[in-house]
Amino acid sequence: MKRVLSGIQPSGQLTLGNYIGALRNYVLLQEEHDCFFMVVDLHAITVPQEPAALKEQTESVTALFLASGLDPTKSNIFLQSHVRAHAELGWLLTTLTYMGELERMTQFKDKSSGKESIGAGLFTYPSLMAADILLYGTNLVPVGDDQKQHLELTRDLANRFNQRFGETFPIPEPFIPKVGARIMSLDDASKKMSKSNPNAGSYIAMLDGPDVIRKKLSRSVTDSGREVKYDLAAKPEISNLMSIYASCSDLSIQQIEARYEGQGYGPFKKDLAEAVVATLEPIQQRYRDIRSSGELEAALRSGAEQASAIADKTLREVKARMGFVLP
Ligand code: ATP
Ligand code: LTN
Repeated sequence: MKRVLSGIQPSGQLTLGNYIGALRNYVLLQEEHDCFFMVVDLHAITVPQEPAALKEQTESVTALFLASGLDPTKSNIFLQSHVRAHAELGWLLTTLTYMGELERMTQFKDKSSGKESIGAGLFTYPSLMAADILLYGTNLVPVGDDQKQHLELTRDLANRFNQRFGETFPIPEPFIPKVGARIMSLDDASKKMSKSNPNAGSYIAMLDGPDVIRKKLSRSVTDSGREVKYDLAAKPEISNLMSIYASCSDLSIQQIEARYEGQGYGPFKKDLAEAVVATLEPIQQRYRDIRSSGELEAALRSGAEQASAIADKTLREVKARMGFVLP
């Protein structure tokens, strides 16, 4: 049994990209592995967050974890800030991370470009992510395509630590889904669909109602042609919508091409919307039930207890190896 760990930031409303690229795979993985899934609230504050919104989003994301099928009796589900070892190991690893390594990170470049005041935490973000992963002796990290580079750095830091201070961390592997690893924005197929995009029309939120989903998809940008054909270079927008359709139905890309041959984009977009609605509606129903019960608090309490026991043990070993006087 492998140890699996991943995290999602409560930096906005979860999107269909988060569901297809991340959450849905967590649910499958929990059947076969020893899983840790957390809401990474310490990472979310690397860009400014309104306190009331952060609290609401943290609760909402956690409830969506459960509503999507993550089961606290099968997986450890917790908030990053509930396990203090994350911040502490994050600092220790920051001191082992080179400036040049952080300067190369494309997520930092994307999130800081054009901004005037950039918090130092946005820069050191990957060292904290490495701490998240290494605290639990993680073997597999399910993430979307955009996180590959952060995981590479985590592997380098684990190797560096092991070489300097003795064998401590297993080297984690990324686990990237074949379909849906990169769902693109509805208004610009060169950018990934992202919950912190200020234009709500650019993403489908997991909690968007049926009419909103229909409207957003009918307005989604497409090229001026009319052929429903998968061609990432020539037709990135339609190809993205086809990936979403394939992920929300049991149709393959080839079957979708065959079904809409000669019909233009209209009927395709209509059916796509219904497939997305049918995927999200049952999750939304469970979400409402969870938010109105006390389920969330109980799950988080026991998740934090179990996670802390493992994380504290690793942190103690790390500190002893680095030469800290242990209390
Ligand atoms: P933000 O815009 O605030 O950076 P995000 O929407 O990119 O957030 P994260 O919390 O950074 O979401 O990511 C959570 C998980 O969802 C990660 O594993 C990430 O790779 C995956 N993910 C995010 N967006 C997409 C997407 N558009 N397609 C596929 N996977 C995605
Ligand atoms: N950086 C990730 C979120 C994240 C994460 C992690 C993912 C923080 N810690 C540990 C996997 C494992 C993101 O922006 N999606």
